[in-house]
Amino acid sequence: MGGGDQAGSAPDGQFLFLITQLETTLAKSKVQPSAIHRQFNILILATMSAGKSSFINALIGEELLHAANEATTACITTLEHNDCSDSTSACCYAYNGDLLDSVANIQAEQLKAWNRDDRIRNIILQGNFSTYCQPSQGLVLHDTPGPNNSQDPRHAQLTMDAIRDIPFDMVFYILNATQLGTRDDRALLTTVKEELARLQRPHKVVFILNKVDQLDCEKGESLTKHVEQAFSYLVDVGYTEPTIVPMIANAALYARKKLAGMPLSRKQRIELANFRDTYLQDSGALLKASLVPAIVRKNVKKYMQFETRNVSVAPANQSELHLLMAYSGLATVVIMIDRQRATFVRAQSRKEETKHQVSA
Ligand SMILES: Nc1nc2c(ncn2[C@@H]2O[C@H](COP(=O)(O)OP(=O)(O)OP(=O)(O)O)[C@@H](O)[C@H]2O)c(=O)[nH]1
Ligand SMILES: [Mg+2]
Repeated sequence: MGGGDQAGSAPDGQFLFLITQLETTLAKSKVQPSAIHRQFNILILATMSAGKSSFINALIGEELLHAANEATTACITTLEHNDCSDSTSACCYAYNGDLLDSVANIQAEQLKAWNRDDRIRNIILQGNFSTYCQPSQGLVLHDTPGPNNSQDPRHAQLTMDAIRDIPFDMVFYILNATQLGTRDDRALLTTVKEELARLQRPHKVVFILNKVDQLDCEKGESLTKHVEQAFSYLVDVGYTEPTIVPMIANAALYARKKLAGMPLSRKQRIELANFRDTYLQDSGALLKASLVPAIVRKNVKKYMQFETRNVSVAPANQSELHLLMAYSGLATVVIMIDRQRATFVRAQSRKEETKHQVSA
């Protein structure tokens, strides 16, 4: 279900069947349906240009949020999935909470313009986003500005507001593999750690080690070594046994765009071809280096094996694109979300059951 595809269409239906069995699992454990449909909030955090917006674009399979090598996101941007939407609508709000504008069918250019408008504090998008997550209904993704923008101190305040005000159930903290351990990153990680320590509700933090395509193996920058470095760094900041997923968000996005028949720019075609050259040879490299629960690794492998077998049946390039998407780290991310949501739904369901018993 790349952008433009519909959920359940043939090739991606297989993807869902193989790697996301949340609904079946939940049906078996007889959870309250109301618990399944509650919102599941995911907060994306990182310093400037680590790839927060690119990560969300990869997850939704379209280039909706502006991503560039400069301070780009200036507003807290919330994407609410709605199965029933037939287009993506958007509203933007001022710092005093006033609605400033609304658009029925939002385009990337408009979002880019809103991010340049100093009056706008936050943007809310609603649409039928093509995440691979099951269920998608209730999924809410929150993009934030990089807080270390020296040109605009409001970005740091907005990120703090997001951490404090958004009732997130899960955090993806994006580490930039090419700038691991900068002073700004350590400061943000420390702040996040302190804020999380105050939280009363359960939550899960997953670290994405993004841009690993930029490591130069020939100069000894090995992926495994980088993940080990990230692990030691996070432990040093105070995170216990951090979950780390190496990723190439851009490759995931380009593979998904191509799968959905969307045009790629020349640069994107070249980057996708480079990624293909490297990772079709060394297919499990990112997964092997990931620090994730064994069950997650097993499910991603299962999916990769399925698609590898499928190459001879389906049009080769399509299976290959599915494989590239899995090699990029995206399949691991989707499974992590589904697993965390299942845990969340079970906990909600137990809470609701107890409430019913008490009131009965
Ligand atoms: N090589 C490479 N570049 C990437 C990857 N992911 C993102 N980028 C690039 O990194 C730059 C910054 O990405 P963004 O998604 O805008 O980063 P951000 O964290 O949202 O940045 P701000 O909103 O400014 O804080 C863009 O030029 C992306 O194309 C990746 O996996 N590999
Ligand atoms: Mg951004």
